[in-house]
Amino acid sequence: MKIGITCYPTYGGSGVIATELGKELALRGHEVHFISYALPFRLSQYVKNIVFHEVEISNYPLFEFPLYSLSLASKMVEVAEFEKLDLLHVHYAIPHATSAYLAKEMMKGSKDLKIFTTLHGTDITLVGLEPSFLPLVKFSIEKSDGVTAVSRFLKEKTLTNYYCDADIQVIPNFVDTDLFKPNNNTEFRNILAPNGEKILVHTSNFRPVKRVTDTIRIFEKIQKEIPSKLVLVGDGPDRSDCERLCRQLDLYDKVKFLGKQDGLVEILSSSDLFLIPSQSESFGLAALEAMACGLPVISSSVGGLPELVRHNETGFIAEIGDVDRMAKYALELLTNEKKYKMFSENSRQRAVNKFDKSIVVPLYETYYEQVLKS
Ligand code: GMT
Repeated sequence: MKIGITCYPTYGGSGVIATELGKELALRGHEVHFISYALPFRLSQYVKNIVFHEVEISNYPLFEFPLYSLSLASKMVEVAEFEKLDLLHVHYAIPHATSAYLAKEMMKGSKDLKIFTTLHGTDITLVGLEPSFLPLVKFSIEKSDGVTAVSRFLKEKTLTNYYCDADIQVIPNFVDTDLFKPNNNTEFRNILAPNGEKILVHTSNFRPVKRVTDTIRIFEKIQKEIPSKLVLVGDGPDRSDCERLCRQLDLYDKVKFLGKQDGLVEILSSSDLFLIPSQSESFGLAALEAMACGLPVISSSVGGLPELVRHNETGFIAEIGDVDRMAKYALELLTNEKKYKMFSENSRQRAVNKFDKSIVVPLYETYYEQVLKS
């Protein structure tokens, strides 16, 4: 198939999934065309069967705001016509699904370009609900030829919050478990925890929904009981508040802010436990990547997290904001070697058996074929 993919190219789960999907589809012999305003960050190396098309945005003085959605729609038409695309798969509904609908309409008469929209999270649970977006999101979803959501939770939310008349397929996030796997590289561990401390890790874009300050408060309780370090990977609006909190709690020596990192596998596989106490999380790709590296996960009970984290098997789940309970669960694992080992193996097995790319990517292929035939 000839497949166009549009996503946010910067750091973020929807861009990661879109890019990894494109890479895997290309490996499977499909021709993949990425259409976005910048090269997706996990696509920095040349990959056979993949072409990147940059959307240029006019900054004509009359336009106070950049008209990205319109430039994107025009580029989608240009690429679809010239490259003879069979379908366009857009990730994150706003504004990609709307641009794709425009492109489809513009091509009517010459080709029935099939549009697939994958709903990822805040496009449905937060931003999409704003009155200025809600009718447009509902319209664009209903006009897509195929719609997928990354969890059962997100599918239900879409159907109930938008009264959507759409047949939504649930296709979960996935991970390359040959890449994200446990390893015995002690270099990172020796630098970060030279005295054998336990390493807790959290990766996110430091937005309020991630509740990174809860992660720090959980860690504050843990480090009182056992020698430990906290590694925070990523960057975003809440980072300064988090740094301030660490200073206030006198934790600055024990918490390492690494900022945005490409070497995620090494960091995860050198750590012991993953914390994700989010306010809202439609799937939790960061937690899945940690599980693939053999890390048990302590999470909040929101959104799609309970579909990923098995309570008392691959980690523990607690109510949003219940930092006492999350710290208690973390200590229960970090102080019981036998239990920890079992949870760590369970995490890895769940990632391999349920969420490996070899299991999930064919679900997209089958769905494409099904819709293209109909
Ligand atoms: O929805 C967002 O906040 C952005 C999006 C992203 O691009 O990072 O994240 C969502 O998509 C990921 C990939 O499907 C999911 O794993 C995340 O759980 C989800 N984030 C939220 O729901 C907050």
